[in-house]
Amino acid sequence: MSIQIVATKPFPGQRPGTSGLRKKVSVFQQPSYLENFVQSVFDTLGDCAGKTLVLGGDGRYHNREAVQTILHMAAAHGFARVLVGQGGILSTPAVSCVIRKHGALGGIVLSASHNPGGPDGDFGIKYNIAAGGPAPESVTEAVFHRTESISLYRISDAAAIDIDRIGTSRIEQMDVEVIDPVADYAELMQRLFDFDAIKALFGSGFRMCFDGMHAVSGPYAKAILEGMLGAPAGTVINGVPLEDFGGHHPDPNPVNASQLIAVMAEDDAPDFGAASDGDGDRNMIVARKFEVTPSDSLAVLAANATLAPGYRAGLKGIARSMPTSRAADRVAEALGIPCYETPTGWKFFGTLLDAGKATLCGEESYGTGSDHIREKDGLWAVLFWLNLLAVTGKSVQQLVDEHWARFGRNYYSRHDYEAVASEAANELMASLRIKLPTLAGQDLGHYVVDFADDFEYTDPVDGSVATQQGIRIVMTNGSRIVFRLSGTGTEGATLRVYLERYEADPTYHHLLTQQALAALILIAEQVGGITGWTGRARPTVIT
Ligand code: VG1
Ligand code: CO
Repeated sequence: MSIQIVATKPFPGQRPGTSGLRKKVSVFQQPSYLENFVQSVFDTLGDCAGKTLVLGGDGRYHNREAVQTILHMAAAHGFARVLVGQGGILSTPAVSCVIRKHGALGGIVLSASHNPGGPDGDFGIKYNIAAGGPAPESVTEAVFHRTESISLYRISDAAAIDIDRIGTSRIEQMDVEVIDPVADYAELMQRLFDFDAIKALFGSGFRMCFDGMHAVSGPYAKAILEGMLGAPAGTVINGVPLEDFGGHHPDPNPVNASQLIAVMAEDDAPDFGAASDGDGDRNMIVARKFEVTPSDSLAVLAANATLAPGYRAGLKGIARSMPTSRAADRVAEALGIPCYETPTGWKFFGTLLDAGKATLCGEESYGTGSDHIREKDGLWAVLFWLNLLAVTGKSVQQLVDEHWARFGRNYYSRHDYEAVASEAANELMASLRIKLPTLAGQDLGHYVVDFADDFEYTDPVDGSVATQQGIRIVMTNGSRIVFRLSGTGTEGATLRVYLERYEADPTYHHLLTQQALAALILIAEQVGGITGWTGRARPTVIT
């Protein structure tokens, strides 16, 4: 057993996007591709002697190989200890939880999250810092620059480690502790929510369907919902993580979680439905024949937060990504707390959470979380809803209707144009940027533009600046259209068009979303020239 120094050459394009480095599995399977990136992370971290690293992934194809590679590289880099989830499994929120609980230097998450898996699917890697959250851009940029000049990596040639048996073994001088992926996380959830009330709810015959989408949250949901909370067996469907997610797209939205949507549309549907994504950090909340938008979910949780034990003291602030609807802003205003608007991606919430400026955070992309960890957290959001349902005795629909009646409704939808030619997408954005100065004051029929800009963010804690974070066209009545290019895709470009309209009058709170947004959708087409640039008459996915 010895440490090998292996010569290597840079690969182009190892720049992390919205959430880590994501590429096709075949790209990651190239010799040295993963090694180069991991060595660049370690080089950026500097001396790791005596430190602990957390390691796990969502179990997708290539997860096990990557775990072995990283363990052997960590041993060659002087780490004292790696905590690795049994079978190489740890959800993204669990990694964050374990890093914080065990005082680790950081963690590596192997996941392409909501992107499909399998040999022809995607793979990904992300580094999380000691606070438990995604590395900020200063770190990811330093890693990227390192990948451009890398010439060697270090790796132990020790035999593969058994990662399926809980317990400790060694590579070189480093301890490898294989841990139960669920235990630390479940213990944290128990401290935040009223498990007795939720148990009583299930005991009273309340029925739920949780769709694990054959991704990582299945084991967590089974252990907590069916195990600790006494939900009937079968509450969790698609609960076994599969390397290819059963051929499905592990993105919890009404389009991809079609099985759950069908269950919730039946006449004897369960009382409550939920789904999570590949790496367990997203959540979709579903009522009977009704899906709660993620933006509304954040607002409802914020408005009722003090009903959950972990949030009884109240919220310090709310943070949402810029394209997320402004429903949460109205709650923050009513509570007399600040509401922060950040660029897309959880990494921008970290400083606000660390500084105690925000307690709850959310994104329109089915992401919700709080200061309990530094990642968004799918099952946490589900448990939060269960806690609210248990202590209010109300249904999801009732809670949302009452919320709209009190605060007004922010009609909201996202239109995605996936896998369009990168050049065309870039030109669409560039041509919009040119138009920006001329838009303010324009009457676009039904709507007059208040202002239009390219969203720029200065972090109120560390002063770092992020530019070109999405083009927003904001109307005089507060309605908005936002154009953004995805930073998580692996094929061409994905154009995201976000649409929002505020409606105060309860008489108009039950329109069909796409109809309520029809005038804005038309304006987005007129101003953005979407069909012209993309060649697409309609979006690939509407959520
Ligand atoms: C998408 C979402 C963003 C989310 C990111 C990671 O990014 O829009 O809100 O934070 O995915 O989510 P983009 O750049 O494709 O729009 V996940 O569940 O991959 O960790
Ligand atoms: Co995810």
